[in-house]
Amino acid sequence: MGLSEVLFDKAKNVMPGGVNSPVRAFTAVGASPRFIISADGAVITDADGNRYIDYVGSWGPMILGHNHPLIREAVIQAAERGLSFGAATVAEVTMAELICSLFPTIDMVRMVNSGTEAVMSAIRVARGATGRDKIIKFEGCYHGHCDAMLVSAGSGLMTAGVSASAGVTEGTAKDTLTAPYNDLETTAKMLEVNKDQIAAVIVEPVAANMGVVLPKQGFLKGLRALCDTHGALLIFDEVITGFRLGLGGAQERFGVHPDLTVFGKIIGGGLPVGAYGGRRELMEQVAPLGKVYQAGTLSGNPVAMAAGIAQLTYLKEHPEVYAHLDTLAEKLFGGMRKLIDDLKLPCALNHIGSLGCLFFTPGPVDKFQHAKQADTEAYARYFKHMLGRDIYLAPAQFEAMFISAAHTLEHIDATLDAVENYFKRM
Ligand code: KE4
Repeated sequence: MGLSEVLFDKAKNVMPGGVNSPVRAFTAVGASPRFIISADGAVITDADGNRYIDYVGSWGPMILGHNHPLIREAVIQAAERGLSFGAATVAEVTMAELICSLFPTIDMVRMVNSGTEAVMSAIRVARGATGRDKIIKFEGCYHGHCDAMLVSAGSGLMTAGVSASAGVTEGTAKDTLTAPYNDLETTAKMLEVNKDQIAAVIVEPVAANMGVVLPKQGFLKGLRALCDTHGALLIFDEVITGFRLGLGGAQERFGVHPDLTVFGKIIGGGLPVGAYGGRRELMEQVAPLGKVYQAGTLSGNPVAMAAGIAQLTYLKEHPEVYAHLDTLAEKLFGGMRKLIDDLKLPCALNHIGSLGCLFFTPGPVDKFQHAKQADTEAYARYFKHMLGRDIYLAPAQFEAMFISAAHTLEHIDATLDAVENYFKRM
């Protein structure tokens, strides 16, 4: 029994499922989670001293790799000045100005402590600003665990959602409608049937929580037009895509301008940070200026700001990082796709930039109905094979692979070698 398994037994005594976030329990792959004790660059090390090439990257934040010296130094220097003041600080202004300088759709931004908190707050702003109650989200998209987002499609697709988690009341669920991703026609009908009741449409501009599913040509532009027609706000959940797909996120890459944007992950540089922002007239609705209340003890925490500012500043000053990520991604995902084609495997591979997903189902996978056909047992076998070859993937089919700037061509070659070895035995 390795140290990770001993630790997991202890953890299960004092934490639900032995983890602080469900996916980490490795339940979806039927394995025992590795307890990670350190990380550097593209490599993580577990309690038994095993080293893995890491494609989780803390679920997205570690775009520059783990333990980046500039980020580490910034955190140490900030910590030496004190950890938290609960007061206005220079770092928060620097962070806000940095985000506003990179997102033309954002005049003002509010820092919070997680993507969930940012989504929850953005939805509240949308309801406060429009005076409307209902929200449209998309099947297969995940926006964190606030009650309004733990809702799945009701029986009548056009009507009230149903709670997707114990503890979420039907009263809450009734105000969230769920449309199929990439389905403009159904979304339009939903807006018609609920005329003047929809406060906002929230979408992952690239879905990365049903595996990776790209927006079809015209889908995002269509949502923009539908929201304009119906007076609903368009919220882009860029918790994953923000600063991942480029310095301007998905909204820059696809040329579609949301009313509100939600951030997380990369903007914290590995520390707990979320943010939401938009044009001035919307953000001025937020307390203490406006009537939409939102607050947080550790919002804009100076140490977390130091990590986020260091990472974002590096990305802003070295935009060539994105071209490098694209080169690594093309080698990895292009190599995987070639193997699938050559070996005629029942798999699909979706990717955009340094974000990708191997589905164990034949493609195309462009909506949740396709994604959920995936053979999760097959994914579990693949996951365990790769882990045995010291490649650390997301412990669930419906997640994403994240490449960092710290990955090398040697890492990619070792990964492709392990993939090929598995594919040839399928
Ligand atoms: P957090 O509250 O976990 O910081 O962010 C929630 C969130 C919001 N929006 C999107 C698009 C997200 O992907 C997430 C969180 N992503 C998951 C990974 N699929 C975090 C991993 C986990 O839950 O442990």
